[in-house]
Amino acid sequence: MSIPSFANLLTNGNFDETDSRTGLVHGRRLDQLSANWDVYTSIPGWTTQSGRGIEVQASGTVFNAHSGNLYIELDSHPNDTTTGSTNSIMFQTVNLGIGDYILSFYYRPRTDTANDNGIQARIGTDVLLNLNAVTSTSNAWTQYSALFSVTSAGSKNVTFEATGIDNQLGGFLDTVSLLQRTTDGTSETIPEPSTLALIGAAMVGLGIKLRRR
Ligand SMILES: [Ca+2]
Ligand SMILES: [Ca+2]
Ligand SMILES: [Ca+2]
Repeated sequence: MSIPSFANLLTNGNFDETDSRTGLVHGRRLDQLSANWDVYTSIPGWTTQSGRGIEVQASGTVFNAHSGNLYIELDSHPNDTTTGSTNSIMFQTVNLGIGDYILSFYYRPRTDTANDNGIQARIGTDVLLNLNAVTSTSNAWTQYSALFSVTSAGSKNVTFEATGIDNQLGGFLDTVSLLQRTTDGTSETIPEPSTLALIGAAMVGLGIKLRRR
């Protein structure tokens, strides 16, 4: 029996897909960030909803990425093109059928200031996770997972929002996955064994179940 493939329902959940689009602060191409950073109106799969944009950092800018070379900070550097708070919101629209899903991602705070590094994760208008750590208590990439149910099929926005003090320094985000949880062993969206362990942990520990209102 072959090992089933990982079925992430998100495009560019690792933030490592690149192309020639240029940043708002330095005009740096996304595919030439090397060990640097810039802020983008959109990146493959993800679009700014409000705020200054999506700040993409390459490994070595502040930390090393959790996956690949790139990660995200949503308390973003200002630029001459966009307006609003540096705390920014980005989203990706996915089409989900009725069922149970797991959203997972890696987060780590940048500063040791209270209420400075917030990241909120939402599906539609439902808040799945609200993180706001400081470096003195959490200074490594940590995975968070949430279980949610879709009772009405259709397109939903997966949204990440920076919260707290608006100062260009915030929480980091990397390696986002959205998996359908299956009870049918023949389903084609069976996650890899490592992911199954994660789902178990999510259901026992951090998982929450949302009821559609
Ligand atoms: Ca990455
Ligand atoms: Ca920033
Ligand atoms: Ca901040």
